[in-house]
Amino acid sequence: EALAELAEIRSQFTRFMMTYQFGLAEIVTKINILKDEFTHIHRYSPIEHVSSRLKTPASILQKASRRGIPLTIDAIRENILDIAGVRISCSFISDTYRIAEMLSGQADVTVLETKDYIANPKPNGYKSLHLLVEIPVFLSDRVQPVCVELQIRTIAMDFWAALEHKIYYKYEREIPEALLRELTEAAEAASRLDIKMERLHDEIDRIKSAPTTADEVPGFP
Ligand code: 0O2
Repeated sequence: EALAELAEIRSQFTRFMMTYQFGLAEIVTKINILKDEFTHIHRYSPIEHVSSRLKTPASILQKASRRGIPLTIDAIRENILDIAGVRISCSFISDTYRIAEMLSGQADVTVLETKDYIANPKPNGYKSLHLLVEIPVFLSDRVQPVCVELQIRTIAMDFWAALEHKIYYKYEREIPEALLRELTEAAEAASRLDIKMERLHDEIDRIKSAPTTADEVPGFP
């Protein structure tokens, strides 16, 4: 009997995880559509790279017990909101907001929360635009709303975050003071690079759209 109960729990949990897999697939498809369409129409895409991940069952259970969340499917669904995660890297800061707006404006996407760590970086220098969204997944017998965490950032922000994440885990969340200072300096350098690149990009856009030959300049003899 206990074995049958265990098999039932396992089957329910697998079904639960599948809904996140489907939600992730829906969001990734939406992003890829934007990317391909942008490339086709404008010969440029604000999206450089997309990656997605599902939290492993072990790390879901770990997070739930760390936070004192009851180990039931309903409690986990309500409290652990980053089971499905998508990361989008963009070339420029303005592109991150542009992508966020395009996705938020879609009829089946509900934005539950926005955290703008680009405008308000974390004390260590972490920058990224976080959107918690919910989308409906159409199953055989019901419609299941699914939460997906979107992290939208520039390539420079992503470069920094990946390294910081590695160091953070290497030092088991206790980064030595000197290293922390250097990391914050690196975040500032990345931020300066982002601003400079965006300025250059705007400048090139202006040059491209300006008249190029003498006879196109109004008033030129
Ligand atoms: P992992 O290993 O990437 O999954 P919560 O999501 O509830 O745990 P909070 O503060 O509500 O926490 O969420 P927040 O601030 O939106 O951050 C969630 C995720 O953003 C993190 O997930 C990281 O992926 C990323 N993040 C936030 N702050 C930092 C930071 O200082 N450095 C780096 N590299 N990433 C950061 P996890 O689950 O913590 O980590």
